[in-house]
Amino acid sequence: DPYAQDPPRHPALRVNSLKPFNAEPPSELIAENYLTPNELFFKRNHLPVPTVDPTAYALSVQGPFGQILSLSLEELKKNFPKHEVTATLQCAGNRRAEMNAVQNTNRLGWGIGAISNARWGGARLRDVLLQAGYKQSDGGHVWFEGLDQDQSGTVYGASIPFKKAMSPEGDVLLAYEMNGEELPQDHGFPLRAIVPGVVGARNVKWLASITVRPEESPSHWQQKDYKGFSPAVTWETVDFSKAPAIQDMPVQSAITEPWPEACVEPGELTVKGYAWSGGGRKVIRVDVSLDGGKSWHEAQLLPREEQSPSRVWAWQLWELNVCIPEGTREMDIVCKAVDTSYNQQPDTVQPIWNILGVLNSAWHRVHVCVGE
Ligand code: MTE
Ligand code: MO
Repeated sequence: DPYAQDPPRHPALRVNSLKPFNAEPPSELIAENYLTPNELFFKRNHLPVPTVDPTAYALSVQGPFGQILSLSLEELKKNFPKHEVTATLQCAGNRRAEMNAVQNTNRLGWGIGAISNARWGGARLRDVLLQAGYKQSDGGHVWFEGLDQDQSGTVYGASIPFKKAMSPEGDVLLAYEMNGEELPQDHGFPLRAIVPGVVGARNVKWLASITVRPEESPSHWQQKDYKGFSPAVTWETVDFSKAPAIQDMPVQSAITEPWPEACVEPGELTVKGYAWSGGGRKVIRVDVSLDGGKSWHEAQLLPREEQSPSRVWAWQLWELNVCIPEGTREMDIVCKAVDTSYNQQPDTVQPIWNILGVLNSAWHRVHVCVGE
């Protein structure tokens, strides 16, 4: 069993697949902490989790003339200043269950929990690339390869634009710490890429090597997955070369409380949730409706860490305290967020449904009944 070495996991996680292990925190726990505890952080693995001996570990960075810069974990920690950043990771498949309800994609049915937030610590990728001999003016794409592989030897890989990697404002890390602890095995021990504002898939775990090339990574997950298509595109007609790989993500929000089909008491109601946008765009507002979108309330954005404009990598938790109008028997609670570019979420899933079931950013809807 190639999965025999997988680490133990927290029993509260909602498991979507055991081998490989894919799981999300239960809805009611998602927004309970600004920083998601490591054991509750969603876990998205395509392959068995590798076991890495940290003393034998070395990251291989290929320089501009082909020479290899090999860095041990100790060297990464000692030779480069430690940089910390709070960043939310979201899988492109977050909320796929709602897409599957429109038309089944036969892919992992994630609820609203394929998103979590942590404080990451590590070396800046920029500093490592400079050390390897690259210049700010260079271009292309930075390829990451993981140590996890399938039985045929295919390893997980992905790439990001060189520009994002080198930007002093991009905050891209080679992270060895998560919420002040050593990076857990499920999250890429001993080293992973953290690419703030960018889809989870590019945040490669168990980093083995970094290379820079004119073109994007040839990896399956860069070329044949994690792309968005028109609802008109089918598996028969899809042309993967036609769509760009997802990097930045659209504005997103979801209701974590109350739960779907709960029965809430009449009177005062508290609605809770999260909101986030890609590319460092700040969430400026969250609107909540109790009647399916006919009338709206503005949610309270909970106090959070200050992040500089255009580098707002962490999510925004929110809350609404509201009086349920008398005589209400049931409610369609809806939330939608607005980011600093005034991007908004589409009201339904159908027009953004796609064969891969990615990028579901439709208004999140929770139907509840009101009663004793
Ligand atoms: N890196 C490797 N090496 N292998 C993987 O399977 N999954 C990616 C990314 N990095 C993956 C990986 C995907 S699709 C996501 S959403 C994030 O890791 C999930 O990170 P997490 O498990 O720390 O939440
Ligand atoms: Mo993902």
